Amino acid sequence: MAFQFCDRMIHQYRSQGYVIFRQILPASLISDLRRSTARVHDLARQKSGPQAQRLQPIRSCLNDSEMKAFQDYMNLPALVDAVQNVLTARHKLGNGSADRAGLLLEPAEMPWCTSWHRDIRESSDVPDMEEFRRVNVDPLWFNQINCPLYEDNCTWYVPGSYLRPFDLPGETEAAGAMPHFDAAVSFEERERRGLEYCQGMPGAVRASMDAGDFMLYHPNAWHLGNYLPGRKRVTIHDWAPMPELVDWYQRWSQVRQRKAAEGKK
Ligand SMILES: O=C(O)CCC(=O)C(=O)O
Ligand SMILES: [Fe+2]
Repeated sequence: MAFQFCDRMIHQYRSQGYVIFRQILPASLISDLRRSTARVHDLARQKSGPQAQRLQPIRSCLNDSEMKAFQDYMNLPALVDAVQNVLTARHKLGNGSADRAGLLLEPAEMPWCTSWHRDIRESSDVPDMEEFRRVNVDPLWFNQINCPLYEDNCTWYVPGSYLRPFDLPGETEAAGAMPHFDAAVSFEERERRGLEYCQGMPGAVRASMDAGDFMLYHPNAWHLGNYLPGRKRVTIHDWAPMPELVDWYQRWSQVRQRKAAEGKK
């Protein structure tokens, strides 16, 4: 069924920290984006090896004709409207230029998963702690996007956890139970351990998505990616910031650069 926006989606995003716009990309745009990303596994693996998780930013890896489909994605009226209905008219998909957009990819050789994490925490050298505590629980501040071009079952998420800056005891324990993926562990054992680690987080849901779905989520909620070779994945990894968020990331990056320089002294 063609995508239709409904107000329930605003409520879901604000209370749970994520919402999925099902089948919002038209089939013709999925075709264009698939064609434009035909080289990306090779490019990512040349750069980062066979287990590469992503190619980012795509702007510096793809040519102008390949980037055209991403312009069409950023300007898709139904998508622009849906994102702005959930956020505000000041939020711009891809910041208007796909400046940070990347692609999440499946590994070539072995299953693996990231740890359960919140992307940015109070311990992440944030520019101003008081400001961070305020904006971190503001549904209109941080956001991230996963938009799969092929069926994608990799992302797991704990609904509502972005509203809780402090972790629950079971969460810390579950996140700390990261499986060992050393060379002696078989493919199937890695696959099983990864799945059990995902399922071990209290309240976790798997964001099962089809080609052309679009997930908008708060990246400081508990989440992870669980990856299987052979399950083709090309998922646009993007954001829809407002100018204040772009400014926040610039300030954060300055703090991190300064700390890194101090660390080298
Ligand atoms: O692969 C995913 O969907 C999530 C990846 C992720 O959370 C990360 O790399 O920080
Ligand atoms: Fe993450």
